[in-house]
Amino acid sequence: MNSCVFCRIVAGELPTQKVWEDEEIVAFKDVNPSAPVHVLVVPKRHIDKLTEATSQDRDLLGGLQLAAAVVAQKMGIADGFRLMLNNGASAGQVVWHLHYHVQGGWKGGVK
Ligand code: DGP
Repeated sequence: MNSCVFCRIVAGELPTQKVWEDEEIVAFKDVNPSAPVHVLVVPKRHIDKLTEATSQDRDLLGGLQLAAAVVAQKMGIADGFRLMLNNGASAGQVVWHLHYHVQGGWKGGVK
């Protein structure tokens, strides 16, 4: 069994609230949201973290940012959102499968 929680979500082995997907990328709601809207944008192919990506991942990395913008539109936060990526334990990465956080929806600005 794959021990990577996001690989298991991609494989359909764990339930999630999916927001958007295409062939290479899936976006789903964060299970422990730290903003009113908090969605994770995840490549379906496993990459541990951004510093493990290579030049061969250039299109995928661009696709993740474009997907984040689509997700923000879909979630009604395109006027103001944060796109955040934790790379490494000291930066707070706890899931070792590259992902962007799309966060927004604050009333009256960022709290
Ligand atoms: P990071 O600290 O950047 O590695 O963020 C990991 C995020 O993943 C964290 O905000 C919680 C979320 N998360 C962890 N496990 C699950 C899960 O099983 N399902 C969902 N939807 N989110 C998860």
